[in-house]
Amino acid sequence: MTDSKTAYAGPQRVLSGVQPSGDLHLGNYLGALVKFVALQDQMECLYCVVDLHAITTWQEPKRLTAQTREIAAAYLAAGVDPKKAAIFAQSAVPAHAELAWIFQCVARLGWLDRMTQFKEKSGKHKERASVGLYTYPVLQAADILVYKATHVPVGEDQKQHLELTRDIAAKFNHDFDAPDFFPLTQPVIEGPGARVMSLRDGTAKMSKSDPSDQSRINLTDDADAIAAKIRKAKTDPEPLPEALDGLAGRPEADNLVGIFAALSGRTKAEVLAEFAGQGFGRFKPALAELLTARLAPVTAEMRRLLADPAQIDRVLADGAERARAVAEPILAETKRIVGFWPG
Ligand code: AQP
Repeated sequence: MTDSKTAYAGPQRVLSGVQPSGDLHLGNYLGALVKFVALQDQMECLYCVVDLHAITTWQEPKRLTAQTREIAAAYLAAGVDPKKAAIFAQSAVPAHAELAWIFQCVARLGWLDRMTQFKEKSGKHKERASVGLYTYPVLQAADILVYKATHVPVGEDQKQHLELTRDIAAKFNHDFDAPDFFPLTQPVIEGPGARVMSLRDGTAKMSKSDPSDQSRINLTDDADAIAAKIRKAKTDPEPLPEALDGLAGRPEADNLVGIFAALSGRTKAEVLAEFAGQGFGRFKPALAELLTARLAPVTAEMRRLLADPAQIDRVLADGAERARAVAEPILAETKRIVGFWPG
């Protein structure tokens, strides 16, 4: 992978993160974690648990600490190797917050006003939302650019925020006459797991904050819970079609076929070739079996890791040290470019 649209000549580097704001679900696993693992053999990777982002909505303090360890355990259980990738808590690297302030003075209000995720998450009473929820995408830009990350593996819901990151980088480089100082970061989104939808509504994304637990498969669900949720998943009465165009206008069927494809490493067309003409009575048990086979080892490993929090803390401390060593010189150079004393 190369960044063909800029003359940026720095190293290729990956940054991504997940919020410790609830149990991880299948969307987080397929949209983010699976890609984290694939990229760790291709370039330098930094994976953080974005606790600064989590507190944009209320988090009970003890639970936040526990959930930070849980997300770190999920990274490890999914196959992230802490020798290859730095795993750390965002709040353990103060450079994120410091660069975010500089970027708040680069980003324009009009840019943030266009962010659809703020509109979705703030709901009807946006005047009651935290200021942090509004400026969240600016902090996200700082998370990425404080490492001059060139690639960010994320689900499709983050596409708009990645565009904002590129806008901030370009404006900073231009305003401070620092050509190609920050890279124009590429999102790594492609693949059938990029947008996993709710099991109750094929037009809404699978989300931690959906009040219905039936809408998502959690990484902590056991085989019985998975089978029950897939059995009750919303579908339609038609059998599965022979070709992709037969899924048009059938968002729930499309979603389940997409999940099957992502988990089995096949395309949706290949899945349809196997199940064409069959009803959901046949397809759903096969999907539940596949889900259990893929997720059960991850869940078991997470449980094993969480039984020894000291080991997780060692991984997080080591990762934070490595992340700080990358971020601090980049922040220092940014401050010099901005003109902060002593110049
Ligand atoms: N449904 C999804 N399909 C594919 N990828 C997804 N991601 C989230 N939902 C899906 C990806 O998971 C990564 C971590 O997300 P996050 O926890 O930092 O925040 P989020 O995007 O806001 O995820 P949630 O789980 O849906 O939380 P709430 O309910 O709080 O909005 C990101 O790469 C994201 O793209």
